[in-house]
Amino acid sequence: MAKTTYDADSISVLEGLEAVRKRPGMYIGSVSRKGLNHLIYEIVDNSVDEHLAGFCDLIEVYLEKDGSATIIDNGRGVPVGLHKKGVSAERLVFTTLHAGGKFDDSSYKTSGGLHGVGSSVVNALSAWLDVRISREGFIHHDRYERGIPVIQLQDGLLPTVGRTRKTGTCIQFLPDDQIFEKTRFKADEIKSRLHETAYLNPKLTIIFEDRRENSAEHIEFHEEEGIIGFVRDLNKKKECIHDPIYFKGESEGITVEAAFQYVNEFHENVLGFCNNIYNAEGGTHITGFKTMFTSVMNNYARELGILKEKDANFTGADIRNGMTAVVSIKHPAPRFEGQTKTKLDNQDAARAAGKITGDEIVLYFDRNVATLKS
Ligand code: 0RA
Repeated sequence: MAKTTYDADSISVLEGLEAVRKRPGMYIGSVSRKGLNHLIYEIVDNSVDEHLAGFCDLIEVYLEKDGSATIIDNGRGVPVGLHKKGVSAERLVFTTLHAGGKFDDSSYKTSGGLHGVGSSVVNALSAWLDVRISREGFIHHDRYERGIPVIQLQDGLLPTVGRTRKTGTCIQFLPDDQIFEKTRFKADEIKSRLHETAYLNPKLTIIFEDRRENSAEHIEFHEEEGIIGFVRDLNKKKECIHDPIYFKGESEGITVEAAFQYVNEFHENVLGFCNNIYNAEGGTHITGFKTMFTSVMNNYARELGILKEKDANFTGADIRNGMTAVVSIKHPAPRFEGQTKTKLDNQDAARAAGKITGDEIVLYFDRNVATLKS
């Protein structure tokens, strides 16, 4: 490999990470505590992607005494082999702001992270970051300080620090106090986010341990019931009118699942997720679900004589009075609109959510008219 290309590449890598350090808000939202916790979610989301690809069923998150965080998964492990440019593929994952999906591998289509730039962003914003990859019989080690590699590669490859039969990735990092206003992770917010991730991925187990205090807190999140359990939990202190109703289907390559339950209250709580990411401002999947739900319910209301010929239709808000719902879709190419990028924008998501909701609700209510009448 010509030395000049190496220099050119390393300069552009440094420029990329420097851009992240100059404008961290552009990549993680803010440098307040919210942005700080985001560093953990970025790494966890990569492990969740590995779960979605079918190779990982355990993720461990540790808040360490020294202020760092460790995230371990039992996936395939970040690739360590030589990449085109003559360096370990791992270096590219952690130092380049690759824009597409991870290596544009189609199995990563449902990645919900920051467009696949997560690991390098966390690296750029950490005082140090250690990576241990179990793969092909060995534990491979790499380390960075403020995004810059501090370990010498051997013919482009990482040194090994032991043997193993397992596979997986272990990433430990210390948020940089030159970047963040506050560097102490907030456990409550992290726990609720991890719990949410467990509801959205029923086959996944997530372990959380706060090792910072002398009495370490250890929690295991595993939610066999998935989003049904999520809705149950959201309503746990409320007077529920029926058991949660659940449906799932696929249309236009988009998987749509939803769970809903009515409680004796006068407001609605409809949460939207796309590729495991919460969409605070909702978006097309929520609109598709709501519009179809309203239309189906009005049809039943007429059929059952609840609405007479002269009566106007119920409004969507009327129908969702007291509804708690979780709508979760998996989309191969999500797009988001708005300032905070938390509103799903894909029109095909509205169509798919509408179609699945229509088909499945009709199937359900044709079988369960009693629930409907209540
Ligand atoms: C790129 C390609 C492959 C796996 C990963 C990245 C990967 C990244 C992370 C980050 C945290 N945990 C991870 N696990 C895997 C596919 C590798 C292959 O084809 O074997």
